[in-house]
Amino acid sequence: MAKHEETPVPCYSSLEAVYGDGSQLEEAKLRFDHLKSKFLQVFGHPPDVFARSPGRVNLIGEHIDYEGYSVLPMAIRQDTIIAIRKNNAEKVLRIANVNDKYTQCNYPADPNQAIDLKNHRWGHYFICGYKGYYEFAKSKGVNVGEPVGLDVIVDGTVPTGSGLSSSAAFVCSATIAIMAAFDVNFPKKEIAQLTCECERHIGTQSGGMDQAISVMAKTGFAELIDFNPIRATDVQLPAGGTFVLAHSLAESQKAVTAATNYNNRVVECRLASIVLGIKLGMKQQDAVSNVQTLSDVEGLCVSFANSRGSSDPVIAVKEFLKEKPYTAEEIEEITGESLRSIFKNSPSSLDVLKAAQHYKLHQRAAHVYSEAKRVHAFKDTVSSDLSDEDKLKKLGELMNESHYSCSVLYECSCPELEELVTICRDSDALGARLTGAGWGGCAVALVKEPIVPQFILNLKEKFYQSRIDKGVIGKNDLGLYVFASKPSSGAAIFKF
Ligand code: NG1
Ligand code: MG
Repeated sequence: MAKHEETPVPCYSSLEAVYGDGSQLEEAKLRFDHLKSKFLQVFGHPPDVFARSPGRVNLIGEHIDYEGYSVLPMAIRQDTIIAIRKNNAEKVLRIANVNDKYTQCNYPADPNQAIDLKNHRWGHYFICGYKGYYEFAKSKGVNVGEPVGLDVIVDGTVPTGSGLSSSAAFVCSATIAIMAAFDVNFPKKEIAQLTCECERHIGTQSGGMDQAISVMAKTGFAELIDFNPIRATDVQLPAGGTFVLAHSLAESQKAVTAATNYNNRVVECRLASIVLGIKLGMKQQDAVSNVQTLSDVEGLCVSFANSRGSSDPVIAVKEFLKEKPYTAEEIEEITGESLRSIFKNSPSSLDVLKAAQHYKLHQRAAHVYSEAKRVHAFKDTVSSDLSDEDKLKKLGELMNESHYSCSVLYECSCPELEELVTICRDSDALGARLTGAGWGGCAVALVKEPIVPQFILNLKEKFYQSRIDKGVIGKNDLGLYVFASKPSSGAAIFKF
């Protein structure tokens, strides 16, 4: 039998395969019916086909996918559904949304169009998928013919700016819907790779975690995702524990803050790896041209650690990267090349250089190497012969350590997330951490199953009530911001 990741995105003629037969199915039926009637109303004809792709929660392994390290997310039930139909009459992409907050976006049916990053619009994420499809089809030698118009309606339930990857759910469902409209399909791992690359058209230098899990998830399992090449290994979580997601209510608009937050960290990691490479014996020019990520110089760091009787690359970080932030001049002195020249081919990195005061190489590298180890410790704990109770305890500790590292070394937390994580721990979570890129968005807590209702009540009382009183969220909306989550299924196509 072909491996799960080698098979194409499944196509179903009924909703049960994805949404089960409980309350989720009822909710899904309403959403699909609504999409159909809205489509008819907006475009005057019914859609041809639908695609859906879920959001995700990352359990451990934060800000390391773009450094080449494995991560451990699971899909959540919230997803983006897209209804689509080719429109041969007009060469326009008409992208509407069931939510009136998102007004219809029109773009030319031109796969070579540039995305206007200075004017961020929600429809841009669809164009990422659109460009990605054509780039991929071209590389595969598929005859794509003349571009045609597309009519599209989007229905997303993944909260935006929440670290649950609404963006990847949108980009993946868009790409898969476009493929389905053109009647082509590809192995899931190829779609995971292509969607990861095409989401970068939005201007963030993202890793591939979100798209990989959104496309390849399986009901009942978290996945260990490896990169280069992308692979997914099922991880069966121990019985008796539940992951609860809680929104800090600080929204993190990653596409807008990339230069100072997300892309800044990608640049700092690149600089840390070049400097480590040089300190560990590489020629300046070799390091600048060949070293892209911290995983590229891990071997050198480990060899150094070996000479000190350890195998921990952080030993090399401590030895060769000073804790005080580096100025651009200090780094240029070490590399023998200007930062502008190192990043000359990456406009979004040049934006980072413009905004940066200094570079915290020691802290970022220490986070990445230690977090990469925690992912494997998490996976090893799950498959160890400890009792479920002891496994859960250990997983909780690893999550706490991960949060500390994100907060103190990577500085991607925020006051609201700190408050929320503390409340989770005070409410008897086995562990709690920010999830996703951070700077806002959600925390994930591991909670013993029997106390989940009480846990949620505590969060309501200690974190949300004051925000309900101030009108930040409606009193009936709490369920949108705190909920227990089970590992859900990945992308799918529906033809009825
Ligand atoms: P969010 O912002 O939570 O969607 C981002 C990246 C991931 C990963 C995490 C941090 C995108 C699409 N996703 O996730 O690849 O780097 O941050 O671990 O940029
Ligand atoms: Mg995202």
